[in-house]
Amino acid sequence: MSNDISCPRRALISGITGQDGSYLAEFLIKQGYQVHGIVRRTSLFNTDRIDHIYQDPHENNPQVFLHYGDMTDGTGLRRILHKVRPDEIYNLAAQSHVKVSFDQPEYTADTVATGTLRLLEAVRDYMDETGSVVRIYQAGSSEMFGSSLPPQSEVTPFHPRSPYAVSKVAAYWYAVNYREAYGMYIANGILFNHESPRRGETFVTRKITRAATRIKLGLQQKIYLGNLASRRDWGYAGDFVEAMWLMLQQEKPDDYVVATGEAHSVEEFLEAVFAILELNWREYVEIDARYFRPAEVDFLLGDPVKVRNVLGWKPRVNFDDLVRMMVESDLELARQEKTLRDAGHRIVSRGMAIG
Ligand code: NDP
Ligand code: GDR
Repeated sequence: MSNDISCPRRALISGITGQDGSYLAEFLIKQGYQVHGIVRRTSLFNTDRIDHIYQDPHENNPQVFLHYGDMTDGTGLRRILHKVRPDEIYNLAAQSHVKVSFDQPEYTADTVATGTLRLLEAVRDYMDETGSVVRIYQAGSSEMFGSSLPPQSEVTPFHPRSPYAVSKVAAYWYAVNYREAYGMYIANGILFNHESPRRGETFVTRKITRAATRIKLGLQQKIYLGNLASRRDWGYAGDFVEAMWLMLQQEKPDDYVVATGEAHSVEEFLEAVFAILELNWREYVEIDARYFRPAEVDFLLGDPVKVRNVLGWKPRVNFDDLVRMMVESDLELARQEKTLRDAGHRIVSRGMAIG
């Protein structure tokens, strides 16, 4: 940790352009951190979620700095570490879509599992070379529990059901191994599903709120979904990133399940969304087998006792609030689309076919 109190603590976030990265960056800025993010090179801008907190580096006293990097490029990660000299690292970067991981298993393993290993190796060498101490948060997932029966806690055995989940289990054990072998401060968060208006549009909650609000305004007729019976413990991303930070403020590193302790089926989520919009979901939903997974995770329900008792963390936003927040935000987006359409612009619904 930085000893000089005039010097802000520096956090490095991999995956800063993702849902969680954007909320975490906002939270850390409020805590007084200087935030550095790793951004991968894409042909189109991928910084939509953080544009509101990013300042031009030529301006006075910027709090957010971005660095090109990729979890598949260990040399680049090493270079970023020496440049940023972080006190804390939040490893959020991942090919995070479970269904996509069946189509791209090698790439998923490379970013999620080997990418984590690259980062840990880089940090180990960096600490040896500089004598600095760096704390690391590793983004684990409830998907690691897979088919283990609910409720799942820190002592529930892992039984991953997708290349994504297998890769997250590998990353989890790399983290434990580096903690035990080298005494590094690494905390594994085992986070259950968390959503928000910034959720990627091919995850089921956002896919539903986007489609339902577009249907309400006449911009879309149907929504095609897969398994409606699976149950998830859905919380709000803005709450969950605070638990990540708390994990790095403890005397000793440890692993924590972060969850609300309440589960709902995809069908219940649909019901709740369409009810707010005063529509009957059964008239608009069709089942398309392309959205079924080769192996499904049926029932995830977290046991949040440890995170509550040790970190004092509990969620502020409940299921109904979360659904309403996402519907209201997507209704506004749909209104903007409708305005453009009514003005003669061509509206395209992007990527809905592949989630
Ligand atoms: P997102 O998919 O929204 O964000 C993933 C981030 O990783 C994006 O910034 C993405 O960049 C970046 N990324 C992807 N591949 C690479 C790569 N090869 N090199 C560098 N960066 C890369 O995920 P979330 O924010 O929802 O999740 C954050 C982390 O937490 C992930 O590791 C996820 O697996 C894990 N997790 C998420 C849960 C959830 O419910 N949201 C629950 C449990 C775990 P780009 O923007 O360019 O795509
Ligand atoms: P999940 O999230 O796989 O839990 O992983 P997702 O929203 O993709 O799926 C949740 C459940 O909904 C079912 N489902 C559909 N899913 C999608 N994406 N699209 C559909 O059309 C559809 N129809 C039904 C799925 O089969 C599944 O059972 C998320 C990701 O954020 C991971 O990175 C994270 O680790 C876990 O949450 C915790």
